[in-house]
Amino acid sequence: MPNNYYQPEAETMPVAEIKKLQEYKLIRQVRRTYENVPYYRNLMDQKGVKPEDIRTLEDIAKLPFLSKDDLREAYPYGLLGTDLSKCVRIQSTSGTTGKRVVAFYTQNDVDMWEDCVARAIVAAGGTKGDVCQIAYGYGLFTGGSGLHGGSHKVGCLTLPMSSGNTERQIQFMMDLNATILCCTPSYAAYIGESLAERGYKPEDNKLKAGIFGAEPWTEEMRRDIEKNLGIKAYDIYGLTESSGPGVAFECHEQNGMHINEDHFYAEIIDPDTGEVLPEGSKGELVFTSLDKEAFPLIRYRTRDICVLTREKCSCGRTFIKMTKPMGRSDDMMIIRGVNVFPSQIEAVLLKEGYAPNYQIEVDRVNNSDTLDVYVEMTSDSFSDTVKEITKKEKKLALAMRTMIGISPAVHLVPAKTIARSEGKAVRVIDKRKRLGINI
Ligand code: DLL
Repeated sequence: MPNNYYQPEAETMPVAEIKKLQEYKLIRQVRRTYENVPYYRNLMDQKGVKPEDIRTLEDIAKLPFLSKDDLREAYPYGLLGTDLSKCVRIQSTSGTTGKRVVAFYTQNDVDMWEDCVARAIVAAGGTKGDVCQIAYGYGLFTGGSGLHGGSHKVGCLTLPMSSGNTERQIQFMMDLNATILCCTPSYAAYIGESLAERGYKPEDNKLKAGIFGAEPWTEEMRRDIEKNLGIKAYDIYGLTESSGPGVAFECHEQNGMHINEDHFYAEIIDPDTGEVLPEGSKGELVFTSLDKEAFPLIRYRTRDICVLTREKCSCGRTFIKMTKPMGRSDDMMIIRGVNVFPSQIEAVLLKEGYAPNYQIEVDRVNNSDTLDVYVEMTSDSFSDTVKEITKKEKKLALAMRTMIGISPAVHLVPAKTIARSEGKAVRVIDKRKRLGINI
């Protein structure tokens, strides 16, 4: 596989130079933000730190963190780093509770963002000759517009489908010979399932790659999607607060995502103490945007749990890699005192030969937490007797117990009874919230 880059001078920069560049940009960004953003200036003043205290990359540990709560408190303009008249775009998070976070972009910010996405598309083998089907939602969500902008920069023929209307997705995919599919992994799995239902085999489509992200997905799910669509599936990561998709992306090694370090500085911290952890440790990912003008977040706590490693990569990129987020610290369920991530349950299901169609229900009955996992039966289970189904449920429950340490009640349900997602899948229903339990 040839190593193609969209911006080789940045993507293959020697590590020492990356660090020098980051240091220069960090000092500039802290000074700029201190001067232009009273909200952050206040946080720095409260911590007793001034811009001139930041002279090296390590000095970043002196700076205060920003959290989603800060973004809500400062909503809508409190974290603007530039005059509103210089902004050309607003996007927003997909959050359903509380105030949404709105992020602002200058034209430079949009250009930088789209360059980052273009790097991801090229790393997945994308060229001018490709037809890029974008089935992420368009609108306030950054998935659609982010991949759209990147696809234009690469020069692909861009199909701005948005999410949903699966019938039309399939028609356009087949009629217009789409070669790259961009959507959430759960929607990719659904499109694969829908193609098979219509009698298409993986080799019937012209797709070669998929660029999937915006939600956690397991290696098992990747293999499933790759098999069903006949493609290579690449992960892409990002969040609205730091522009959108493209903060990090996978290369052909498919074992972690290169972070666009010329634009973002990443740290891993202990989520409880805030202490910066050494490379290779598992903890919460914290980002500082080094170039963003309109929404310059410094030490933003993402809540995503992952590991950073800098090893020589065969693709030639020198940027540090992050593992797939293993869940968010706020996605983590605490059930009977045990920390459980939906991704652990998904990994068991796929390993046991089930499709990633499941829903987790947590409740509290008689002061004790309950965990129910609803899983769709596979096509060969249809003929099973009740006894056989019960046996399969017990087998799954045991496998889950081994993985997560507690026993769930597993319910095998008929195929197609769990709602499919066209965007980010809703995996967990936590009914304990009705009891006012702060989870
Ligand atoms: O989901 C941006 C995006 C769009 C990324 C399209 C990739 C592709 P938000 O809606 O603000 O932005 O949600 C950000 O989604 O903090 C993670 O918890 C999760 N997330 C994003 N990408 C991945 C991924 C977009 N590849 C939040 N794997 C982040 C796991 C992801 N989780």
